[in-house]
Amino acid sequence: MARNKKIKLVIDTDPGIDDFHAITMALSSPNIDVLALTCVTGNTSLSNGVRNVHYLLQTLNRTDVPVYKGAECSVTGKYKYASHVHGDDGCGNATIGLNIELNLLQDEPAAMALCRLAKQYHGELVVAAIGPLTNLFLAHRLDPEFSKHLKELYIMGGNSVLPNYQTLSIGIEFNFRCDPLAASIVLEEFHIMPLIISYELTCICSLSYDYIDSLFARKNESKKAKLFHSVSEFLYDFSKTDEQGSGFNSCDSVAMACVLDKSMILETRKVYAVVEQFGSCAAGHMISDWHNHFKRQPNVEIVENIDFEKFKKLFLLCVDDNLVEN
Ligand SMILES: [Ca+2]
Repeated sequence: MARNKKIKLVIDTDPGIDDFHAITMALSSPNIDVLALTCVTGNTSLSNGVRNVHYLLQTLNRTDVPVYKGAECSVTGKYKYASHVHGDDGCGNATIGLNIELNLLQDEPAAMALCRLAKQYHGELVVAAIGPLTNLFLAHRLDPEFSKHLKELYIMGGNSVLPNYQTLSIGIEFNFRCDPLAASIVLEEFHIMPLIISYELTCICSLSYDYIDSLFARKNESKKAKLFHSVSEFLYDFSKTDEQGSGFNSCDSVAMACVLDKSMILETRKVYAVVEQFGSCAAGHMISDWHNHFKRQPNVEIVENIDFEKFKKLFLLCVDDNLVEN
């Protein structure tokens, strides 16, 4: 593969287990320049999330990457953690009791850092949003030009119906449910059409337990493989007991694989989509207007199919130090 200029990437993350996978993949990819990790509340508390990314960056000797602290609750002041999926620390309980120095944490709030970096790398910056969209919403409110500066925006979030797979929409995806208002505004007001990696797509891209077993078996090979095992085991055990489960679903790594190698995206569809902002049942639900009921221009591009074999290969970056050649 011809090596183009490195992708300038900011990862906006609610550091849970699949965020760990996605961030590790990005850090391991030589065509990516990870400029910053901006943390948001979601899978776990903001303070846990900040600890978790420090643990990751320090273990992988990537202390060159700055960390920014963002919103500690949704725009409307709510929060909802997923400790049953990600452990009490958001990191598969791998960091409990560890003394982690927060030496990469910057003073600048995440939303301000997003605005600054977007302007600084105008037309170049790619943002991978793999948590609730609160920080992106705040960046947009701080600077209405924020999204105009971005080259691309990948969002792991939202629900969709994928006709090719005959799947039904599951309903409300976690990131959008955590901050429905932020998700709604990002889709409605941003000046860039985001690529949406929906929950349903990630379900289809679930990895088999045999495949994960083969990665766990390599835990004594390297620090990185050991880290993958210690952090991921909790999600593995959770997935196995989940009767609705489709296998080992690392949602954020599906989104990150699209960032790392766009050629693995096989099909997309542009559509106008809205997110239900409030309500006791459907807040966070993404409604895709496939039949043009609202008579609006498309505002999202939904990824409907990816090259699963390529994804599996890129996922190996969670344990391998070497680049997976394409
Ligand atoms: Ca996430």
